[in-house]
Amino acid sequence: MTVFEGQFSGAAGLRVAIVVARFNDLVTSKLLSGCLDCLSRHGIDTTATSPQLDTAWVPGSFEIPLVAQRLAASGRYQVVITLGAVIRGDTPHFDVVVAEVSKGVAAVSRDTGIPVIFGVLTTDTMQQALERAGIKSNLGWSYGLQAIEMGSLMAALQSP
Ligand code: INI
Repeated sequence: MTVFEGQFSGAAGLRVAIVVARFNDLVTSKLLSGCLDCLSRHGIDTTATSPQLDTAWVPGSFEIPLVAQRLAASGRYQVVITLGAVIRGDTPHFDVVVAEVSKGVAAVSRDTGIPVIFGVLTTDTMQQALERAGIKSNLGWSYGLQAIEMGSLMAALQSP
């Protein structure tokens, strides 16, 4: 019996793309900081001149799937991380954006065979979003870890 699982060591060579939404930038910039901290502490070069990490900013979470698709299909990355924050507030727009980004990200991952991490917070209030982006914990860090795990797992599945 073979048990496949991702490892967290040996991530130093992983090629990563991050798509991050500017909408609710107060939250998403903190998610990005947490994510980069995680990747850096696992040996990935996150400096401005890094040859293994690229970041693409999109206007809002609705635009994430299109850009994630382009990056995932490029063949340059082993994993793509998406970061966004959709906050319900008083608007029904919330449901539209959440449905599109969640279905879109899942479709990109399946269509390209590249793991795409769903790092889009969906909350009722800005306070809840900020709590998940650093006030209590920073889920950006977890999304970085999940990217490393999935990148490693997919590599293991290709060459068992
Ligand atoms: N985009 C978000 O990332 N979060 C939101 O909470 C949000 N709300 O609530 O409207 C949001 N809207 C913008 C949307 O993602 C697109 O950028 C816009 O509709 C243009 O296509």
